[in-house]
Amino acid sequence: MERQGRIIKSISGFYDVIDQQTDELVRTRARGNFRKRGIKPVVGDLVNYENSGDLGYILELLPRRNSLVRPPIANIDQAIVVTSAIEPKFSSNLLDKILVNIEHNGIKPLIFLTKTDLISLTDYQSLKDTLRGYQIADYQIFDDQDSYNHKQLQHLENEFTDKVTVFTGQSGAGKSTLLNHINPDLNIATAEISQTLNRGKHTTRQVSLFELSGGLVADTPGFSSLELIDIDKDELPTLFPEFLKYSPECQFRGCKHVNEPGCMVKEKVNSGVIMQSRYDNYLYFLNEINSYKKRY
Ligand SMILES: Nc1nc2c(ncn2[C@@H]2O[C@H](COP(=O)(O)OP(=O)(O)OP(=O)(O)O)[C@@H](O)[C@H]2O)c(=O)[nH]1
Ligand SMILES: [Mg+2]
Ligand SMILES: [Zn+2]
Repeated sequence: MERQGRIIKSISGFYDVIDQQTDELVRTRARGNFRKRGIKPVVGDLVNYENSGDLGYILELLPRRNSLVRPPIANIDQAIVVTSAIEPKFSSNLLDKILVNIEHNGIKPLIFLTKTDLISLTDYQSLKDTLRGYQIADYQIFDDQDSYNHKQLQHLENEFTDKVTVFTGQSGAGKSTLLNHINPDLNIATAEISQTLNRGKHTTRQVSLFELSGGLVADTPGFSSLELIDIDKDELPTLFPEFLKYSPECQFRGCKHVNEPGCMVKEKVNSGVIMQSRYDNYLYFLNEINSYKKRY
């Protein structure tokens, strides 16, 4: 009988599928014709499968809403961008780059601040002010001084229900630590992957989805830098939600908010409604995209 499910784990040619109807976990293999067509099922894929005894067979992959390459995972609703105050030090440039990449994939970002216990109160206050600036982009911010306090974690967990969530961010920011705080039973190894990454080993660590608070959640390996892959200069301004909000009021249709007169985005930057740092990073990324073009 043909059934529908979602791949939550992939191990050496086997795919563990959660049945959409019964919530049962079924081990499957992909039919040979996938490989022939060059399609590889990934974690997060919705599939039609048949369950014949011990082992099921994936018959068909349903169209993907979105997908990430590193790590390979599909159909993601939201990303928790774990951002540390220090070690590694907060960088608005890197944060904005992560956000732009997430927006490019049609995924909703949420920002979670960690390691505030390692900075002074003054530094915390100013970081908090910076992060509050992202509310104009309608990003939800988790910025309590005690990152892992029960109330804030509860608040975060409430967002998981009926969604597929990935934890992403710089290596060492505290993604796995945060997940362990949410559910100590997960017992995810912390503070070791970054070192392996640096040596260039195990960069394709297995990603799997696990059930948490009524949704599916994945930890992912961190990174130390990021490229703006597949984003062109016309798409870039649309990946800043607060720019998108004001661009209909720009004098020119298709305004890129650079040198055009009557630009409402620039006006909102000047009046402090849009953060200067977001705008500066936008110009920086535009430059970067132009320099990729020259390189290739
Ligand atoms: N003081 C302090 N240390 C933290 C906090 N969050 C995480 N750490 C520590 O930071 C180190 C890195 O944390 P991980 O959870 O392994 O970081 P990660 O983001 O999963 O890193 P990768 O898996 O390499 O991407 C660990 O030693 C954690 O104990 C925090 O809020 N405060
Ligand atoms: Mg980790
Ligand atoms: Zn404009």
